Amino acid sequence: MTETETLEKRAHKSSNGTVSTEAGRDDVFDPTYKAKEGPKPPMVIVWRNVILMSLLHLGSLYGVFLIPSASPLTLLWSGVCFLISALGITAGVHRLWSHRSYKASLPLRIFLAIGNSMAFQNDIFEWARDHRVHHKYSETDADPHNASRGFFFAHIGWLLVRKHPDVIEKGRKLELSDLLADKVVMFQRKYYKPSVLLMCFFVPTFVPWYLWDESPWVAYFVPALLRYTLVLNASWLVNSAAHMWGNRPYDKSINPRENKFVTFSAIGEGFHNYHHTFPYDYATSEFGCKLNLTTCFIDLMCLLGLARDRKRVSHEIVQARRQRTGDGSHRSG
Ligand code: ST9
Ligand code: ZN
Ligand code: ZN
Repeated sequence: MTETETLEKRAHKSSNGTVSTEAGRDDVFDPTYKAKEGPKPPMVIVWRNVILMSLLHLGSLYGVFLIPSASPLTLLWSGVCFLISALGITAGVHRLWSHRSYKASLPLRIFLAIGNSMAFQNDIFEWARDHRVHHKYSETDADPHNASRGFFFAHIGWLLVRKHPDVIEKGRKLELSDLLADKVVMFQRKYYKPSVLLMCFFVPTFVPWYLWDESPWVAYFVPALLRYTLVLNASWLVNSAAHMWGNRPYDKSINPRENKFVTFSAIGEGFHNYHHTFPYDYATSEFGCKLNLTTCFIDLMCLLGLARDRKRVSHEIVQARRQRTGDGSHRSG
């Protein structure tokens, strides 16, 4: 029996239409969660993060004004850095490490971990743990970026306050042995700070200065700071905008939506109603490579023999699910 057939069999069996593809993997919605009774814990602002995030965004705004003085090569390099760091998130910590939706060889995992450090969004282990708890307890107190607390909280606010205790409590019960067993994940976690200094700030600044004599000032503010902030905001939009605006062709009972703008800015991660309905699908979308650079990248890696075992949901399952729980909206791809 092929992997897809196994998935279909399990999907047929499941009562709410979602399945776990690997024994014990924890990225599937758990409807049994109950919020604790009584008053909510107070919101504790982490001023250090407020100040650092404000400085980062001010620095990036300054970077926008420096764009006209950057050389075309520096702009191209900024694009390359955007792409490498975005893939470190989408193909790396999201589709590979959080959802195990395909398998990657050691060289590819090393490349994705480097891209991940370039994206500086917490180490792979921490990101994947938060993301699994997000899928499992979506829009509850145990969801780190619970979108029912509003756009600002889901976008950036959750990084500026202490976590709700339920996030930590439920997160501690997750099955994470696959991450603990991955040497690349553990190595990146051990050397996270130096790897971020090197990949997120030093390399993006040094290359344009050393190779084509870009001013170090421009090289720091455009390919390093501005590029970092753009990747951050593109990722955060998946948590905020794609949990609020768009249609819900696969499951109208959940908040995540299909959002074209997010799909574009987050290189294929805006098909969020599909993704929360079928979190184990490596394409995160019904439409394969369409508007989905990350899926194209994973396909290319398979072609080169660097990845394999892409998990996919069959057209029949998707259609059945659409009819059963979708909002009746038309194709969104
Ligand atoms: C960033 C992350 O930006 C962005 C994530 C985006 C996600 C997007 C997902 C969408 C889908 C994919 C699409 C991608 C699209 C990409 C497009 C690209 C173009 N379970 O954390 P602490 C434990 S990061 C279990 O201090 P506080 C923890 O281990 C940006 N345990 O909590 C620790 O235990 P111990 C840069 C957990 O004090 C203890 O709890 N980074 C869990 O509440 C305390 O942990 C920052 O800005 C869990 N889930 O502080 C830093 N969580 O003591 C942000 C925690 O035993 N972080 N624990 O070691 C912080 O400063 C803090 O975490 C805090 C909370 C202030 C937010
Ligand atoms: Zn996900
Ligand atoms: Zn989500």
